Amino acid sequence: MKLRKILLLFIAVSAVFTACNKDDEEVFVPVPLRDANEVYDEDIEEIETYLQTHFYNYEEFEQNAPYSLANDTFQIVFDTIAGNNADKTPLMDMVDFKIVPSGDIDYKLYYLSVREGLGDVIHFTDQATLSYKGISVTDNYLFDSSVNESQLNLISVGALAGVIPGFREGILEFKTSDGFTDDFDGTTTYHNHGIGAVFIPSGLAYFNQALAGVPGYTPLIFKIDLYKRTILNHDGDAIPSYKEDLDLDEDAYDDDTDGDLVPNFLDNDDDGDGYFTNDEVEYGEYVIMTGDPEPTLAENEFESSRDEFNGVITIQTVIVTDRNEDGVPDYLDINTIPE
Ligand SMILES: [Ca+2]
Ligand SMILES: [Ca+2]
Ligand SMILES: [Ca+2]
Ligand SMILES: [Ca+2]
Repeated sequence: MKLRKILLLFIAVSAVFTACNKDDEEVFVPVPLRDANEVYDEDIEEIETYLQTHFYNYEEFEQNAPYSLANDTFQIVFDTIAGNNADKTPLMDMVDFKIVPSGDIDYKLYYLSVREGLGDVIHFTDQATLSYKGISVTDNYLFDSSVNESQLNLISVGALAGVIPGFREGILEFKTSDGFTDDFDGTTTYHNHGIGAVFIPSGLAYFNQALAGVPGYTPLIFKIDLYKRTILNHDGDAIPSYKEDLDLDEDAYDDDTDGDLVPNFLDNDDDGDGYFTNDEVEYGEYVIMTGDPEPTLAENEFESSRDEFNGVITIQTVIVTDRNEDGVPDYLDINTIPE
């Protein structure tokens, strides 16, 4: 009885609030929380209908030489298959998909890979330099876009927000550029970078949350040009964040070797033996000249940084040691402390 009174009061207050603001552009409209499975069924149907009824300007992309200068500035444009374009190949025949589990739903995430890219793979804990356009599947409304290029963290850490899961999973399908040209007007032309788009059910986007011009429960499309990656190392220890996802499930928060409730990627003493991870690995350095063959690293060694100056390349490495040879690296092995 009491609950109902409160609810009625809330509705009354909302009505007054709405009435007072009817001249304003944005009106407060509470969106009731809906069943995620039901929403997903609707979203995937809407996305698949879009993919069957739309095409992209593939005729403007040089398919015979995907990694050409002309394609470096290619912009994806979607249009309806109708009229003069009635003979175009639907997106559905050109997309791939991956399964992204979230909650109790295995989401089908379609993505269009116009070209994958020739640079580096990007990790789920990295920062991406990219340009993007976010549009609504329902009406092609452009609700978000980068100005030239943006830097986005792919995962959220504390108050630093990452990107929505569907966008992240899309970005991970592409590789970075392998070079760039400075255009001397504040912009850069990247070469041979990944170009594509991802079609995201609202459960992997903003779900019930409305955006300016986009109601809640709207599936979204993000067009992606992936240019660069920055490998993040959130805790500043010798191990970059993506290597601290020990079970390789693309969740950095569920790896906590010492069980101190601080996940390894935020913990600078991962095994909790009182010795910093930095002091439980070894380090290497290689100096080569530009154009020299790359050094061959040991199996337990990885590059941590690279500097190039006056034709001299200095490569720093980290060597992950396992002194008791039990298969557990020293920095994760509570039984091994530094000598
Ligand atoms: Ca993990
Ligand atoms: Ca760590
Ligand atoms: Ca330690
Ligand atoms: Ca060990």
